[in-house]
Amino acid sequence: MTQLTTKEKGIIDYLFEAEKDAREVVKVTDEFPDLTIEEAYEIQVGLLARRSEEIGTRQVGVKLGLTSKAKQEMMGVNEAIYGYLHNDMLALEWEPIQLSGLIHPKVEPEIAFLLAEDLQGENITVEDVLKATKYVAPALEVIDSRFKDFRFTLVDVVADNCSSSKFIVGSKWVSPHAIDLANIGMVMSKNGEVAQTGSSAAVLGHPAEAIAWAVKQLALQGKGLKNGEIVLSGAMSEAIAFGPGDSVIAEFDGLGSVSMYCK
Ligand code: OOG
Ligand code: MG
Repeated sequence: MTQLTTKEKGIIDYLFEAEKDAREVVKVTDEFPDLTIEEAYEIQVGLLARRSEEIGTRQVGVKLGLTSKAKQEMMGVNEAIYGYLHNDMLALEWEPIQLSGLIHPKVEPEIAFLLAEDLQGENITVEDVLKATKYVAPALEVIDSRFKDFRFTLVDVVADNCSSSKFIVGSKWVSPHAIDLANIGMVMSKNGEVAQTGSSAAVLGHPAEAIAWAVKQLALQGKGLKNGEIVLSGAMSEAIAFGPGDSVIAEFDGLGSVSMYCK
């Protein structure tokens, strides 16, 4: 890892404490308007290292963000981003999500990829991604930006590990070759009422395309995806807020469903 500057270390402390205390904070670029995207990714890596050291967590996968137009427009940005998933972020369908410990969570529907091979390189294609993928599954991601009112710039959200908080993966795993991944319809309902609809085509045209994009970005850092990792390919619709007593289910054509309940 590159040597962190004092400024970067200060931002890592700031974001780590905000997550630990479930407290929203003023966005980083308010104080450091010149922070670059490169610095933001360095801060992200440092923040995850800090989580590992202090709470003993480890990386179990990668998540993509802002891969759909709906999400880019919602957040006012026009680029995709990536962050990391740690083992303590994995939540289970049958265990309620506890609101305490979260700031202002939202939930969004995604397709999860489980890799059975390492994937690294600057020329990775959709075919390479599909070949390395053992299964895909329906997923819900709970995002919880540490920033006030869930408002941020691209640089802020990257530093904040792309708002990562929790993720839930459905129990039905399907071979990526058994379905048309480019066109999976999705309906997400809250408390029995439809809240969002979408299609996997919204995710950079094909969710595996989003993963190929991430692999190329990681390759620029000499990194890649690993056999056994879970990759969330990015939200297929806007995220929705939830609170105590709410239940959310996302149903995907050919993939089954995944649900969560908040306590
Ligand atoms: C950033 C994270 C975006 C996705 O799937 O698009 C993301 C945010 O919206 O707070 O996870
Ligand atoms: Mg997401």
